[in-house]
Amino acid sequence: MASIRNDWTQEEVKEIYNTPLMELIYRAATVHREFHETGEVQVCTLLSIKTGGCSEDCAYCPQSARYNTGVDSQKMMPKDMILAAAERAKDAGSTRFCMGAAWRSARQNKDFDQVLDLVSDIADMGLEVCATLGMLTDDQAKKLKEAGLYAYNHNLDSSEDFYKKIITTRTYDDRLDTIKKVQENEISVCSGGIIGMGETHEDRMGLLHTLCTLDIHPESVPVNALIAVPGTPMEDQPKVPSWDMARMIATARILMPASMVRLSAGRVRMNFEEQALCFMAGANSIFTGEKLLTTDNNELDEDMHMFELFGLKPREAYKNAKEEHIPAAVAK
Ligand code: SAM
Ligand code: DTB
Ligand code: SF4
Repeated sequence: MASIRNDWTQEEVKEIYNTPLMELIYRAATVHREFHETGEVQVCTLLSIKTGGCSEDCAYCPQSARYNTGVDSQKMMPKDMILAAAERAKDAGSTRFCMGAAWRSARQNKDFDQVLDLVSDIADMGLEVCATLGMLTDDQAKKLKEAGLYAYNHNLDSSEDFYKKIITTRTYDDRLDTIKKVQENEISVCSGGIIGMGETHEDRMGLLHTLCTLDIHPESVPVNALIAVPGTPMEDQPKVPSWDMARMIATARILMPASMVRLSAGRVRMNFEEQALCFMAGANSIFTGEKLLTTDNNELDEDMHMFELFGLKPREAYKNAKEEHIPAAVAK
């Protein structure tokens, strides 16, 4: 039985990542079956509750105010619209609802109070509530926990070295600091990254090494393929091969056996065969719904058809919180 380790060396990560792909997928599938029920996939839905106009310069992001991407700065979405979207997501079979805001750091004003209200209303619907609001103070993390937030998404995106090349307005340590505050307040962490931004294989390994040596592994690890949005500095990046997604997912699965590994952005450009490879490699979570934050996602009908074809079934809400092999601090 594989064990949950936080002391992986860079050499070990490299050895796993460089395993021939078919062997790597076999090894990851074996670990996957030890820690998770086969064929069970977590279904999550995103909603951008505050879109665009962000002060940060993340080179991949259509919501940065610095690039002309056609995504305009909007005010926070009204509460009733957000609650209606959460209801729709639940009716469509989602068990996790994630609210995203294009903020450098969570606000200290009525918008944040509204997020707290929303968190508690949506948790009352029986959905796992996640939010991604940028950097947090300890006090904000505490308030989110009290309101019933289950998870907080804060991606490390890439290796520390490559991070400096894609974002200049904050540091890797800022990211790690927010992750720490979230974990200290016993909110589960969702943290992963993006491939296809021009990074090297070493950068991808570096990201995975940082994630798997955190004191507590992220409860979920989103693996995104860059969506090259026209107007961003990354508009001309080529499509990520599905082999690379599968390799990243399989390595994450082996390094963080109990975590949910999410086949995230980029799924819209994958056919069923490519997605099947990623599920074989240990992915057990996806985003459904017509949009991610600002870009198009897969059609719901298609996703349902895929679940049927592959014999996949949706994972129940709060299952991670109940499972014994999850460290107590994450399970709360
Ligand atoms: N502003 C907050 C933050 O940066 O944490 C929350 C929202 S931000 C859009 C959430 C995540 O979306 C980013 O960390 C990044 O990993 C992902 N993302 C943004 N644009 C993307 C793109 N074009 N392709 C793939 N992932 C993207
Ligand atoms: C994550 O890792 N990917 C999601 C979610 N966490 C917040 C966001 C993907 C965004 C893709 C570009 C867009 O739709 O704006
Ligand atoms: Fe802003 Fe987040 Fe986009 Fe960066 S990734 S520009 S912080 S919304």
